[in-house]
Amino acid sequence: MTDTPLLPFPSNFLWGTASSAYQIEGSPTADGKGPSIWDTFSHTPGKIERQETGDRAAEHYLRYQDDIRLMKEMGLNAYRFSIAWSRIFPQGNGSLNPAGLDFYDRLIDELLANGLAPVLTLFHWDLPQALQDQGGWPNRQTTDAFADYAAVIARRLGDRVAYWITHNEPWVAAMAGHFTGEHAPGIQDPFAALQSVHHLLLSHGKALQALRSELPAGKPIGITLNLSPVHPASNTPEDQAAAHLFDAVLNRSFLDPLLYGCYPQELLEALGSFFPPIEPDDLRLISAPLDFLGVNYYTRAVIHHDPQTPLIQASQVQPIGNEYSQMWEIYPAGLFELLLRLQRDYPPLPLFITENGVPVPDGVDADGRVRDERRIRYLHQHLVQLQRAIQQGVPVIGYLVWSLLDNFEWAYGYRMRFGLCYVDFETQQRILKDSGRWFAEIVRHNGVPPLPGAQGT
Ligand code: GCO
Repeated sequence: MTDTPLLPFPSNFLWGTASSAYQIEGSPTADGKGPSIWDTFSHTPGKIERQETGDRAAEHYLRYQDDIRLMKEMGLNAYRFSIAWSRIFPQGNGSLNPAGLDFYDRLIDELLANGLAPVLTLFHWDLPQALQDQGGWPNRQTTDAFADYAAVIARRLGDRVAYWITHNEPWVAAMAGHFTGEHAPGIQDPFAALQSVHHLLLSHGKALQALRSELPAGKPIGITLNLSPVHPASNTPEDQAAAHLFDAVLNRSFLDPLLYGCYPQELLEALGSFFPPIEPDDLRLISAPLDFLGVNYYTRAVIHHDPQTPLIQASQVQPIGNEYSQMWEIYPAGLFELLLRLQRDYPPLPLFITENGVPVPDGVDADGRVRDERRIRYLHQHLVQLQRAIQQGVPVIGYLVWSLLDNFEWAYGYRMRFGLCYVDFETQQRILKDSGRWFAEIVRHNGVPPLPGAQGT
């Protein structure tokens, strides 16, 4: 790769990619699967760019063996995927669909046979539509359905899954799903949003309890949050206060109840009136000990005081001068800052980077190659920051790129390509991008080259 000495990663470091069921699987009615809120939402006119849906997606349900072979060829040792709850319980609860479980059983066996540690996410946003019809996350009963589902998965797959993740980015599920309405189920109601926040957390607590009683002792269980450093747009007291509140809403709303057993005071002052009743045992369940915290990092948030923004009078600005991807500001130093903050402000806990990646408008060149230089640069810059944080003593156990394949990027449809592997959505042909080859080299060396021009690193 280079003659310069590499910046080393810990031995036994987990290197892999992450995905989610609705974004890659397709086969929405195969083998008895019931509809999820994403099936409904993506088929609702006007919700997704170009009316795209996950009906085919990357056909991973049919091609999972090819996809696992790709990961093996890259030399990866871990793979994060999510289970489509409505494959297991087409009605959300009640009668179990064994054929749905069989798919994940085969997937996990195939991963293990190819040297990949299965990292299983129970919920990556595709709630069974039948549960939505009974009120979805704003309904407290959904928390019990989730715990029952978790127990079933643990009983069947528990012996072979290496890492368990209850929820993926519950903040996004609550807010994009119930406040802005950009995601399924497309609700725009602050009560529904804050009810979802509390019930997603509570469902995590109940599922954690169910997993602890069903799984063999010592199986690591965590939750994955989307976290970003929050910076004020200026030094004015108004912008600083707005950034402080935004941090409570974005980051501490989940970190504090999970790791300290209480909601941030600032959050309760600003949005407490929208919360559902919090029952005496709730926060005890929510804050039961975790084995690791999953961190998804993409960007930072720069916030200014904005009287127009309902409820919190704080909104995001796009700082000038930095580079942007198709979706966000590119801010690698934020990963270092975030990891050190987690170590400083919260009880010690292994951290697992469960997503990091960038959308690039990739295309296939005449010679059949995908030259995604921009993605290589992004991953390189972030891995250097990650390595710095590890050097400073932050206990990070692994790093997963979002994503293995180009896939269905929610409301953006297929326009955003995040894969290390290009997917031609017509033919379903996969082509390993230059970034995929580059990442395979990083994994092979368990180290990353210093950034060009960097001194003394
Ligand atoms: C998320 C989800 C993924 C996204 C990815 C890129 O983090 O939003 O976990 O499903 O596709 O993050 O936006």
